[in-house]
Amino acid sequence: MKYEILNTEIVEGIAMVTISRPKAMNALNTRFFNEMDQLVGEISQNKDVKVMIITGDGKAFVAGADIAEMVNKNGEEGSAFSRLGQNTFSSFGKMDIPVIAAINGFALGGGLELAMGCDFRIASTKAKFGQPEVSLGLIPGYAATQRLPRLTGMGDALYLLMTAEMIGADEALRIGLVQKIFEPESLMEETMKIARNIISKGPEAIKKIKNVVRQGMEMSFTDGEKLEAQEFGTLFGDGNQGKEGMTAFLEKRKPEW
Ligand code: CO8
Repeated sequence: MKYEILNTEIVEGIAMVTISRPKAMNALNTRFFNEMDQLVGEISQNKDVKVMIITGDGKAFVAGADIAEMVNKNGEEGSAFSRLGQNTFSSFGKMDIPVIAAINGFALGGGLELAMGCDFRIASTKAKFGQPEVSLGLIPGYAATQRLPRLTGMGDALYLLMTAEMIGADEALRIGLVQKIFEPESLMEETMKIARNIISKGPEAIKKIKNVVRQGMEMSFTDGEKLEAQEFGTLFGDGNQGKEGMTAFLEKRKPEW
């Protein structure tokens, strides 16, 4: 499939993915999900890509699911459209590499859900966030009911989901929805800097951090500790990156991964 909505540029091991349907505020339609599924497959196979960044073209990051596509769906089709988006956004968490949302503008409904499927979120000071589904008589369908309370705690999540209030970047930072905010003109460069910093770290450790944290969130604390200890051990011993990192520290040199 040829890409019509997603533009991807790979620079210094960073795949910069721009969602581009600016006339519809980058609203998410079936074609978007099909393209994104294909792209996730391709990037997962590309060993040269170490980090993926997702951003939006124009004044929106993504203003939600495409209301024009949804309006005439029946219940069964609505559930299928929900599962389609849930699967795509969950696939970001299953990738070995970090996936970062660079939120340049409106991140509403399905747009915020897309951002929450990423590993973390960097935003422009001009970005706006909200879950406006109840204004349309809907509930979220791409896992905001599950991810938002895990990220912000239940009170802030229920407040946003029930009021449909649109919040700014400072408030999003305060409640833990985004991790950093930057002026609009420096958002992409600052996000690239964060990506480059991650790329300089032990690659196996980065992959395992993602895996252990994400798997751990779905298991008991005790099982999560067991998983951590097991994965910790795999980084030790000759030929492993933990051994190289610790040796380099003691020899006062840069590690060679
Ligand atoms: N879907 C389709 N088209 C959209 C969407 C959208 N979500 N958002 C904006 N557009 C279109 C507008 O219709 C308009 O098109 P046109 O020029 O043809 O009239 C164009 O984009 C520009 O939009 P505006 O003129 O409204 O621009 P403003 O700058 O005045 O406002 C806003 C920008 C505030 C972003 C405004 O467009 C808005 O409120 N958009 C809708 C936001 C929204 O309600 N999002 C939630 C959608 S529901 C959802 O995401 C549920 C996800 C789960 C689905 C589960 C599957 C069943």
